[in-house]
Amino acid sequence: MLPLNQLCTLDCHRDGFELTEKLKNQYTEEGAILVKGLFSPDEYLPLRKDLSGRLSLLETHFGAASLQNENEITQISDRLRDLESSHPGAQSILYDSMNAAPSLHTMGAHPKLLAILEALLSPEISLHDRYIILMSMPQAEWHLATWHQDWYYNEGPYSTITLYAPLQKTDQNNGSLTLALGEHRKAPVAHDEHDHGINTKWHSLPPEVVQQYDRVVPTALEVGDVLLFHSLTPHTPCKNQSDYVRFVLNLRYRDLRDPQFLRDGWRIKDITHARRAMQRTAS
Ligand SMILES: O=C(O)CCC(=O)C(=O)O
Repeated sequence: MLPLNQLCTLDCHRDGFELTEKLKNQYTEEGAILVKGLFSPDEYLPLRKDLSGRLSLLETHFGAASLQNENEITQISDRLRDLESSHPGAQSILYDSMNAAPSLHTMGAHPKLLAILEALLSPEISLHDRYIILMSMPQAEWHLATWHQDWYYNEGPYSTITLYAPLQKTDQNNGSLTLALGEHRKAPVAHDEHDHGINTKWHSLPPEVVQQYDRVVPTALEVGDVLLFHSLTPHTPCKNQSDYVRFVLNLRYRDLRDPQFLRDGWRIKDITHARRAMQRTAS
């Protein structure tokens, strides 16, 4: 395992928002880039307001105590944990409703972000239709991913980039990501049910393949940091061992100039196997 955050990094506080050729080449080599301080923490307020507003409606709907204006991330977490424990399934309703939250769409199309993505992909990019705020509950395993490549779950061009931007400080204690650098230059690896030590619905990479990765990097991110990685970069979150829900903005960007994607009419191929796995409920 390499030291924390030992990956190609653009530090926006120090170097501004533009990717140099050197960083672009490093991204091509490594399959991941950390953009430190791309956003300022206050740019996350609209996301927290959308989370809090939807939570208030659900609290009222379910007859739970409604804490209208509590929109700090720890307060949103406490409210969500309370609501989910009194009304199991509420978290899943909130999760699905965030897909259409205006703040997610605004963040996903932020000019600072698009400039970086266009430099890494091309001027013609498209956003995957799932706008996700991950909500990883403390100690939860069933909905938690383990070692995988995003391409298995989303298809499209290999070059597709995943964006991972936490709404609170995220480290190994609350389940930050670990990445395997350089592996995206190999062919995609078949996924299936494998034992990585947690009881999850996610299909994953074979443990014997994971054991061979030689550039494994754990990450720790602050609010405002954005991690971008290639759809074939293997990665895994760890279990959230904290007392708070881990909230992460999670989006995907595809390159419309990719020749095969264009030949496919910008449509994706069959991902039934992965979809079926994700629809399973815990037994
Ligand atoms: O952080 C998580 O829980 C999973 C994130 C992930 O695997 C992804 O963004 O593809």
